[in-house]
Amino acid sequence: MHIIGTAGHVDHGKSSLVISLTGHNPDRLIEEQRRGMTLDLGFAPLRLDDGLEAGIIDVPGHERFLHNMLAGAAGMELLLLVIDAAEGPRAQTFDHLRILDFLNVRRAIVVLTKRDLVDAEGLQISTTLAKDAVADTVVRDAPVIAVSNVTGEGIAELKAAIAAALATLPARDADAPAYMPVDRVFALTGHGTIVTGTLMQGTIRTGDTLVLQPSGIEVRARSIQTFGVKSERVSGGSRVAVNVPGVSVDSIRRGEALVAPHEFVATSELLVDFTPLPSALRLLKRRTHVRAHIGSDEIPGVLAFERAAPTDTGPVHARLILQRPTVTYPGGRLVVRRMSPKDLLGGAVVHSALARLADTPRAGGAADESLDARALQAVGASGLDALEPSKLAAALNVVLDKAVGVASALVASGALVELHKPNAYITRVTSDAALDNAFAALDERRRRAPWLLGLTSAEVARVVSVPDANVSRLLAAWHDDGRLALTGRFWHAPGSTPSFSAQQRDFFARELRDDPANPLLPTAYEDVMKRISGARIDGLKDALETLLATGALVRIGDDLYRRGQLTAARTILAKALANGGATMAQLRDAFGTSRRYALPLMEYFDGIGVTIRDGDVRRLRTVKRSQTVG
Ligand SMILES: Nc1nc2c(ncn2[C@@H]2O[C@H](COP(=O)(O)OP(=O)(O)O)[C@@H](O)[C@H]2O)c(=O)[nH]1
Ligand SMILES: [Mg+2]
Repeated sequence: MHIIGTAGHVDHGKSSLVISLTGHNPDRLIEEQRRGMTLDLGFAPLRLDDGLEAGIIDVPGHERFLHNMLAGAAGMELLLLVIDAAEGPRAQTFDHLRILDFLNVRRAIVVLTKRDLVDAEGLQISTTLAKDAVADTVVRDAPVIAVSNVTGEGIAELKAAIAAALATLPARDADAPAYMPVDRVFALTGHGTIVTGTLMQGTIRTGDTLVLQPSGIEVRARSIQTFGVKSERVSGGSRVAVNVPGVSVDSIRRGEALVAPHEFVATSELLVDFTPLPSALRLLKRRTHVRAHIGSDEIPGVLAFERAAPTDTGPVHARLILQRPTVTYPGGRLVVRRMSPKDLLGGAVVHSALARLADTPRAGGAADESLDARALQAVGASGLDALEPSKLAAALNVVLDKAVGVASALVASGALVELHKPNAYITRVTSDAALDNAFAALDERRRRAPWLLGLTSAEVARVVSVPDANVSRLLAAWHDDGRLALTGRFWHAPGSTPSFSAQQRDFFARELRDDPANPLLPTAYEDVMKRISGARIDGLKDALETLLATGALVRIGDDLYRRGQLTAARTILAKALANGGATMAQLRDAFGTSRRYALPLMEYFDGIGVTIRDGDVRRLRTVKRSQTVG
C-alpha cells in the first residue's frame, strides 16, 4: 500500500478533491465541517478500478496548522499538489513544496482545481504558473491535470495518472522494523485505546508486541484496521489503526511512535545531513534553536554544525540535540523550523540515531552500500565498545533477526568478532589492533621482567583502553581463538614461558630446598616473604607470583608446597585410602608430618576434589563413585 498526500494553499480545493476521488469527507471534525476549513489531518481510502488501493492524507493548508500538516507529511510518497486554477499558486503552495522537498515524496501530480471557474486562457496561465512553481523542486517533472470538483471533469484522468504513478513507486523494504508515528489517539467504547498512524516501514501483525517510544510503554496489537477494514497483517505504507488494550488514552500523545520492540533506541541526539533552504542561510548560526518535526512529533532542540553555519544550500553534517528523546532510523527524514518565529530552515536525513556512532566520520553514502558494508561500518565506528545486536539493527534499520543474520555471516567469514555475555560485535580490524597493543605490552613486559608470565586483565584493559568491565569479554574471545593463553591470573602469548635470572633461581633453590629427613614439610609463606624482602634481588616477589601461577608452588594455608611434594602426597593418599577410609591421625602418620600440616593439606585435597570427608574419615572421591556405580 502507498500513501498519497494533498498539499496546497488554504481553500484551493484539497478536501473537495479527496471527496471527488474517494467519496469520503476527510474533514472529520465537527469544527472543521462548521468552519469549512481543515484544521488537522484527514484520512480517506482510495480504491482504484484495477484493485489498486492507497490511503490519502489530507492536510490543512493554513499556515497556523503547519505542524499538523508536518505530522502527516512524513508518510507521503505521492503528492497531489493542489492549486486553484482561478487563483494560481499562493504562499502555502510554495511553503508546502519546500517542505515536501525534504520528505519522502517520490512522485507528484499537480492538480489544478476549479476548472469550471476558468476559461481556456485562464487555465493556460495557471498551468504555466504551476509549472514554474515546481520547477526547482523534486517534483519538477510532475504532470499537470485540471479538474473540477463540482462537475467531475478531469477526475477520471486524474485517477488514471494516480494509478500510473503508484505503479512506479518502489516496494517497501521487507526487512525494516515496524515504525509508525502516532498521529491520533482515541478511546473506542468497548475496545479501549486506538492509535492511528502511517506505518512508515515494516510489518505489524495481530498479536504483535510493540513499544510506544520514547515513553517505552509495551503494548500488544489486539486488532488492526486500515480504513475500517480489519486486517491480520499490515505492511509499510498503510494507514493503520491499532487497538492497544490496557493503555490509557492520556498516557499516549501524538508524537510517540509505535515501533518494533528491539530495534529502536530512544535518543536525544541525532547525527543528520542537513539541507538548508536559501532563505535560512542568514538565520542559521553555528548553534541554532529549532523545532524539529520528526515523525508526528515536534521537538525543541539545537541544530549544531561542526564548525560554522553553512553558507550554501548543499547538504552538511549537523548534530540535532533534542530536549526530549525520540526514535527514528537511519535514512529517516525530518523538517527543521526556527524556534521563533517559526521560519522553515530546512530538512535533514538522519544519518545515525545513535549518538555514540556519530563520533566517527561516516564513510560516504550509507544508503547505497550493501548491508554487509554498512554493518562493518557501524560496528567499526563503535570501536572496542562492542555493538549489541539491537543497536546494530537500529544502525542498519532492519529487524533484529536480519541484523543477527548479517552479523553471524560476518563472524563466520572472520570480518567480525563476537563477544559474549551479553552478545555484541567488534570488527576483526579493531580486535587485531587491540591485540597488537596487548602483544606490544607483553613484549615490553618480557624485556623488563622476563620472570613475569604476562599481564593481568586490569593491565590489558589499560593497554588496549577498554573499561575493566568489558575487557574480560574481549580476553575470552582471544582465548577462544587460541590467540592468548591464561595462566593463573596472567594473560600471555600461547607457548611463552617466563625465565628467571640466575640470582632468582639460586634464591628459590636455596629457600625451597627439600629436607631429606622430612620430605613433605612445607615452607612458611611468611618466612619466604621476609627473605625476599631481605634478599635485594630484582623481581623476586614477581618471580614468586609466577611460581604460584604456574603451580610450581602452591600456597596452602600459611605454607608453601612444591609441586613435587604434592605429587608425593597424592601417591601416599592413594595408597592409604585404597582399601576404604582413613582417619586424620592415620593420614598424618602416612604423610609423616604433624596434625598442624596434615589438616590444611587434607582440606586442600578435599577442595580440589581428590578426597571427600565422610564423618571422621576421608575417602578417595573416585573410589566412592565407583562403589556407588558397582
Ligand atoms: N467551483 C468550484 N469550487 C470548488 C472546487 N473545489 C473546491 N471548491 C470550493 O472551494 C472551497 C474550498 O474547498 P476545500 O476543499 O475546503 O479547500 P481546502 O482548504 O484546500 O481543503 C469550498 O467552498 C469548495 O466548495 C471546484 O473544483 N470548483
Ligand atoms: Mg481542507
